[in-house]
Formats: sequence, structure tokens, C-alpha cells
Amino acid sequence: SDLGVVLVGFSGGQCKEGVDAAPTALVGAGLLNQIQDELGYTLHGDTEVRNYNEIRPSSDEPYRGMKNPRSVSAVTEKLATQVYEQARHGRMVLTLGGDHSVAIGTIAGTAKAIRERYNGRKEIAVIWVDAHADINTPETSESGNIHGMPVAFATGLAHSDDKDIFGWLQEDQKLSTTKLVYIGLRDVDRGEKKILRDHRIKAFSMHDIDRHGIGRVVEMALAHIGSDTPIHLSFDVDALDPMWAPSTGTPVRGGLTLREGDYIAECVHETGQLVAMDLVEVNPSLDVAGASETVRAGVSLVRCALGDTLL
Ligand code: DIR
Ligand code: MN
Ligand code: MN
Ligand code: MN
Repeated sequence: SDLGVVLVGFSGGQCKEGVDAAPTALVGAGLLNQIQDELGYTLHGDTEVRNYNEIRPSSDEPYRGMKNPRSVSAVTEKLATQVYEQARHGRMVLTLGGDHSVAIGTIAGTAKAIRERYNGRKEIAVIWVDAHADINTPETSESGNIHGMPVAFATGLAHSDDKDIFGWLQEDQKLSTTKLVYIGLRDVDRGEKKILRDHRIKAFSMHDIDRHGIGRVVEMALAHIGSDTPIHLSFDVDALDPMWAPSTGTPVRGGLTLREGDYIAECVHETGQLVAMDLVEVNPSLDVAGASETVRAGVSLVRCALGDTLL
């Protein structure tokens, strides 16, 4: 089958350098070769890593507290088009970030392509696997880092009318809050907790995984989405415990084991509903001793989502 590949060297959604080197590290570890040779996909799109940090508007002063707003907006607007161009041919789309702000673009691209494919009769669902909810609005954010806000923009809970600062996002590129499910949360800001409650957003924290086990949690997450809804899986490697993925910008202890992460990806593959996956926040320049482990974990998560099986 066919896979569109989007390799995004970009770090502007947060303050630490190095996350832009992740696609090169993941490809260097053999990910794309394995997807072709072992999993049998035909690759489409640009298989060279592009430096999206070069997309720099001449001035990019903070706006409503957001850091690098015009850069992140320009990058994600371009990504929305790139992902859409792959998805509209009926291809599954794999995006390797980059920080998690890239998901503003990737979700916009798949949301639009799926609405078109089904003449407006279907919308995508998103499974957001992360230690963090990434649903701050510019006003609730304590950091100003846009990688903590992508879900707010993707759902329209945050928006701006300035076309250079996410004003490009159209209705047909947006995600419904009812079609969003979180797995792995354990570091959610106060303002984010209120947003999750007020909008009754489905979320499974590490507490829920401790209580029910990963098997039951994935089953409940997929039941919420339903069996005829295309799924976009947005996987932040920091969902994994730092034991498995130490090289990431905001590690949080008490996370998923590598097997639990792989299991989520395997189950999403098994649904046959997967239309797009993002793998983000691998930063090989942090905890350098653990970088190859982190890259290997990322490779494993993608392979599982694309149908690699243990037997
Ligand atoms: C925090 C951290 N909630 C923020 N978010 C992170 O900056 O808004 N997301 N690290 O991955
Ligand atoms: Mn995170
Ligand atoms: Mn408005
Ligand atoms: Mn994230």
C-alpha cells in the first residue's frame, strides 16, 4: 500500500534546539527503509528531510504571549497543504517531527482530505498520545510555547483572525472536540484541566491505565471513536516513560512502557481506520546517552502503527 511521508525538521514550537534533527535520526536508524522493505509500503512525497526552521518571517514578535507565532503559523500552513496533497490521493500519511506544534498542520491536512473523500459525511478522529494535553489557548498557556497549544488551534478552541497567525485555518480543516481522545496524560496545566472538563473531552490518564490496564483503555478509546471513523494518531514520544524515551524536551516520569506505547499503535493499526500518524518530540541532542534508545522507541512506535506484528 501507499504511504505519504512528510519529514519536518522544525523546533519553533518550543525553546530547545535539537528536536529539528529527529527526522534525520529516525531515517538514519533505517525507519523508511524498513517501512519499504519489511512492511512493503510504497513511499510518496519528499523523502529528504527539509529544514523548516528556515521558514522565518522577517519579524516574529510574540503575539498574545505566543512565541514565534508567525513562524509556526507559516510552517503549519505549508504542512497542511503537504499532508492534504498526500491524503487526497487516498494515501496514509506519516509525519516525522519536529515539535508537536506541527500537528496544527497535519491535522488540518487530514481533516480536509477526509471531509472531501466522503463528501462532508465523515470527519476524522484524533488519538493524542502524550504526557501533556497540548490544549492551552494563548491565554491559558504559562510558557507561550505553541507546542503546548496545537489541540486548541486544531479544534478552534483557540483562533485568531490574523491570517499570518493561524487565521489561515478553515472550518473544513478543523477537528471536533467530540472526536478527540487522549491516552497517557500525566502533566496537565490547570487551565487545560478546565478546558477538558468544560468541553467533556475524552481523556485517559496514566491513572486510568493503572486502574483498567492498557488493553481496556485502548478498547474504550476506540469505542468512543467508533468503527467507521478515520483515525489520525498523533504520538508524542514523551508519552513513554523517560526510561524508554529520555531524549525529549519535557520528559515526565510515570509514563507508558515501550510495550504499552507499541500496543496502542498496534491496536490502531488493527482497526484498519488509520489515515495519518505523527511522531514528534524526539530530541537527540538532549540526554545524549539515551538518544539512540529514544530513536529506537520512535522507530518501534511507527512500525507498530504501520502493521508490524510480533508473530
Ligand atoms: C506545557 C508543556 N503544558 C506547556 N507542554 C508540553 O508549555 O503548555 N507539551 N511539553 O508537549
Ligand atoms: Mn508532551
Ligand atoms: Mn474570529
Ligand atoms: Mn505533545
